[in-house]
Amino acid sequence: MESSIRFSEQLLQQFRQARHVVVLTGAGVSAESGVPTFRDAQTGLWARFRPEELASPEAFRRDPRLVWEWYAWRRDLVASVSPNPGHLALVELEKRFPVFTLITQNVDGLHQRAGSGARFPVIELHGNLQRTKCFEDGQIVESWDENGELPPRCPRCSGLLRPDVVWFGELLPSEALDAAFAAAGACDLFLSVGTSALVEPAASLPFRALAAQIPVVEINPNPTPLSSLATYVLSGPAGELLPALVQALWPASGDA
Ligand code: BV8
Repeated sequence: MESSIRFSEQLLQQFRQARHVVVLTGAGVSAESGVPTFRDAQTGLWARFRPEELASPEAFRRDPRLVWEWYAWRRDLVASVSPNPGHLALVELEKRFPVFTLITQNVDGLHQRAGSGARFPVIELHGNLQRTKCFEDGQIVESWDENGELPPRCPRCSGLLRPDVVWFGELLPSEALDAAFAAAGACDLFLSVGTSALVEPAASLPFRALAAQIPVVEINPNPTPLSSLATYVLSGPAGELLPALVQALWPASGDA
């Protein structure tokens, strides 16, 4: 299906000449799959909480059952949705460049479900809610006794179990963060897709690219703190703009 969206020849040339492309994604890339972003009012049951009030070790210590149940609700929600055309367009981009680095702030695992990571591992800056770890020793736990107690307890040390995600006030996995900044400073083109560009240190990644005179493309229906500094700003939903970009670059790619 021919897209009516037009991109500047200058931007398309940037992609055609790029050897290494980096894409940073945020919750906006999953929005069209039906996963609420952090900025949207949390839907229904969770409307009365702000994510920052739930996604922190303090919140977990204060009410472990509430935090565990929020993540269980998100796991169930993610399990019930599918990757959207924006995720699939990123899978196509991964096939098309000699080097491609996908860095995500999302913990929903939808990039991997779409097929991203086949050639280059997806860098998960903030973990993945499909993995569970012990709150005491941080070790991943694959299975545990479901005895009705929530959160469940670690089979090794009986500590409380928690999702393997990075909470506010927690350090990001150093290997992932180092790889992300290295890619941002060494690539030919940096895309920031579906993120409010507010949460550090992820929000500094596009500025790492700009500091190295690397062109930055922002894809977001709304303005962000990055918009005034980005080389190109494509205002619209990722689920439409990313497939249109693939179509414009490789017309024969069909319904990518
Ligand atoms: C740390 C995992 C060191 C959990 C997340 C003051 C100043 C600066 C920094 C700080 C500060 N005070 C504290 C800090 C540090 C803090 C921070 O940055 N706070 C912010 C709020 C100011 N950062 C941290 O704590 C980090 N750790 O710094 O460690 C340290 C150690 C000890 C003590 C001190 C410091 C850890 C941050 C990671 C937190 N975990 N997620 C979970 O998911 O439950 S963050 C979470 O929110 C996301 O992962 C993401 O990173 C972040 C923001 O979400 P976005 O992805 O951007 O989504 P958002 O909803 O915000 O925006 C959606 C966007 O999509 C919008 O722009 C919208 O327009 C757009 N959109 C909507 N629809 C579409 C779309 N775009 C495209 N298409 C569409 N269809």
